Amino acid sequence: MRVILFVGFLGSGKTSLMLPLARFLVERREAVDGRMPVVIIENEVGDVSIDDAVLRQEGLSVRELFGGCICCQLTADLTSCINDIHAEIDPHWVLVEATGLGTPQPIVSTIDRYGKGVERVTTLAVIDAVRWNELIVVVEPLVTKQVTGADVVAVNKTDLVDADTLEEVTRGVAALNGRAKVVRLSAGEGVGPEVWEKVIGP
Ligand SMILES: Nc1nc2c(ncn2[C@@H]2O[C@H](COP(=O)(O)OP(=O)(O)OP(=O)(O)O)[C@@H](O)[C@H]2O)c(=O)[nH]1
Ligand SMILES: [Mg+2]
Repeated sequence: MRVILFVGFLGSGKTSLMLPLARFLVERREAVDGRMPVVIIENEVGDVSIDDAVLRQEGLSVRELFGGCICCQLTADLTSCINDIHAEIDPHWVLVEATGLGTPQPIVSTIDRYGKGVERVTTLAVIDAVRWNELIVVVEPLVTKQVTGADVVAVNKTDLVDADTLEEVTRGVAALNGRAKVVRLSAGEGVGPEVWEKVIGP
């Protein structure tokens, strides 16, 4: 199983990006071997509803871990959730949405240390391009941890900002994490397959 961990401040667009990525992964699977391709773990109730019964018809399943944050109180629940998914379904992909206040490093350590059947964890930090300048000041330690812990940074909501702002956000992200791949996209306008390929990597 490969895990993609979505982090990003409240309302940045994690859920809005996760469903299209899940659908892309379902369609892309090379070998149809009967395994469910994608399981989603949601760490809180968001604006965008994710209905397990509806998604099952598309080859997706959703597990929910509510009542705390998977980077602090719920690390044991996350471990058992991943291990159950491995034992019961063993999908190709597990997409995990952290809460808006979650930081990646403790979650990745938990999965690396205790997650059974996990080949690799890729951390995707979702940035709201509209609010970057505000959030990097107001919640600087959190946003910094989310960006520095990311393998890929998705600068989202490009439909709502001008080119100069987008440049500024991209520079700000690169200054914090020069190692991460940075993609600019809009969940609102839709994300093309070439961008998703870049996000998931080889
Ligand atoms: N215009 C526009 N709106 C977007 C885009 N991406 C997300 N939104 C909107 O932003 C709001 C928050 O999106 P979500 O996907 O729920 O964000 P989230 O990061 O999952 O939020 P939490 O789980 O609550 O932290 C929703 O109203 C989305 O419709 C985008 O690219 N463009
Ligand atoms: Mg969400």
